[in-house]
Amino acid sequence: MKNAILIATLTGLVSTSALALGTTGLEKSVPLADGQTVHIFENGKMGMEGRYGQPVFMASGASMKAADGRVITMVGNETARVGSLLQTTP
Ligand SMILES: [Cu+2]
Repeated sequence: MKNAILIATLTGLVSTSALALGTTGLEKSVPLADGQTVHIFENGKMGMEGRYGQPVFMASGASMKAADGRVITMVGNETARVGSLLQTTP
């Protein structure tokens, strides 16, 4: 009986975090050499965050230099998505 309750609780936790992931769709965030951040979403599209935590416009196809020296090519320009991401992340 105790085990059944524990499993129900764990299942609840898993579905809650899956929902949170589904709403932002963020796959990873990469810091850039110039202090900005590129957010890469699960569909491969990207959006920029400026140095002051604001969404920034960057044309699709533009090159960015990551803080670790890699060159990343901008795919998409998801400013609105970055805006909602920044509102949900404290
Ligand atoms: Cu960019």
